[in-house]
Amino acid sequence: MPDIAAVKAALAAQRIETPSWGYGNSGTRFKVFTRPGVPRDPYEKLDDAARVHAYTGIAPTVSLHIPWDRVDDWAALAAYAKERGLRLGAINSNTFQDDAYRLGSVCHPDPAVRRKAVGHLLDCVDIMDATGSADLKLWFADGTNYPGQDDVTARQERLAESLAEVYARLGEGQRMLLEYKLFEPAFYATDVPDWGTAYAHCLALGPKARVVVDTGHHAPGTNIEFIVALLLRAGRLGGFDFNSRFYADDDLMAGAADPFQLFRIMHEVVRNGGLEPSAGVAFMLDQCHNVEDKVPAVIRSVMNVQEATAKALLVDADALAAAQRSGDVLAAHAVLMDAYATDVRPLLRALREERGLDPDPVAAYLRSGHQERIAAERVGGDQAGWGA
Ligand code: LRH
Ligand code: MN
Ligand code: MN
Repeated sequence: MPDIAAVKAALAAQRIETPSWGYGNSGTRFKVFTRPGVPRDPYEKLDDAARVHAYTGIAPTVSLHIPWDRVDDWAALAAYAKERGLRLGAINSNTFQDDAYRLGSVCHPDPAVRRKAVGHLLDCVDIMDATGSADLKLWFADGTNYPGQDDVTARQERLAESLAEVYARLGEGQRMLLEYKLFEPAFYATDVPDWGTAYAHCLALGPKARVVVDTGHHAPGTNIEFIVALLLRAGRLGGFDFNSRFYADDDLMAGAADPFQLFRIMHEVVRNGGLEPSAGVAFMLDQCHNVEDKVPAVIRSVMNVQEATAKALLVDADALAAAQRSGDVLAAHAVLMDAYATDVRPLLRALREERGLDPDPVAAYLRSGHQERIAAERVGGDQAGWGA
């Protein structure tokens, strides 16, 4: 049986990064419903992220998205974060919202557009230098909508060349995390559609390049935990963009649509040493909250990842290995399901109390008065960047 003290220690050491854009207003292409109290600038986003960390105890870093997050002085923003017990995490680039990128960014047929896109990525590395962020997270909207629209191989060449230039700019301790996405906004062929394409580019680039698994970026039914196991084995899992999908890239709260999938993913993480800091896996959320209040939704998402992790840590590894070795299919499956069926909430409540936290982070936040305060103080909240 797993040692409960070790399980608790692993849970106390886990870190989950929250996205700045998760605190902003967001919506679909049909409507953005603004919520009262939403941050007006990156500083206020950090104020909200600090609340999430205060109540969960495990969310001390915040991903930024450039240029959705704009400040004159990045070092000052990093200092502001530090004063609140936070650090700035992954820098997410944006090569998908300029008119120039109609036919792509780093894969665009026109070298001038590629130059603009690479220039932005290099600027993002400058920002990392100023903020102390270790990871540059790249997602490309590049692709084609119609067979024959562009040369698929030529686009791969352009991608490889652009990535190599940015990779060469990375400093000591900086990494490049490459996200893949099967679909949207290109629908015939995206230029980095799957883990295999991302992995091939990372291998060609070198050890600082790793793959990011965004849980919303696969075809329905894809066995994401298999991808996770495989990338961990190869030492190339850079991190996760956790979110839930019912149908597409829904970006809803992690663990909402399919908590069992999240458990299966975390089982492979635990089983393959991915929770160890030395594995270098960044556990990030990539979500938008369209109809709910942002801060409690982010708290809930962090807790969902934590619950899935707790269940994964409770898998009886010895019993599982023994059942697998003896070919006992049902016993092996039962070991996994026993852990999944365990109510880990009492364990997590106890862990929080031991660490001086409220056992119920959402209730504690709602009682704190922060939501009412920001609703009164902040007028004209920022949009996350989506769906105007
Ligand atoms: C693209 C994506 C990518 C973006 C983020 C906001 O769908 O997952 O990570 O940068 O959404
Ligand atoms: Mn993502
Ligand atoms: Mn996405």
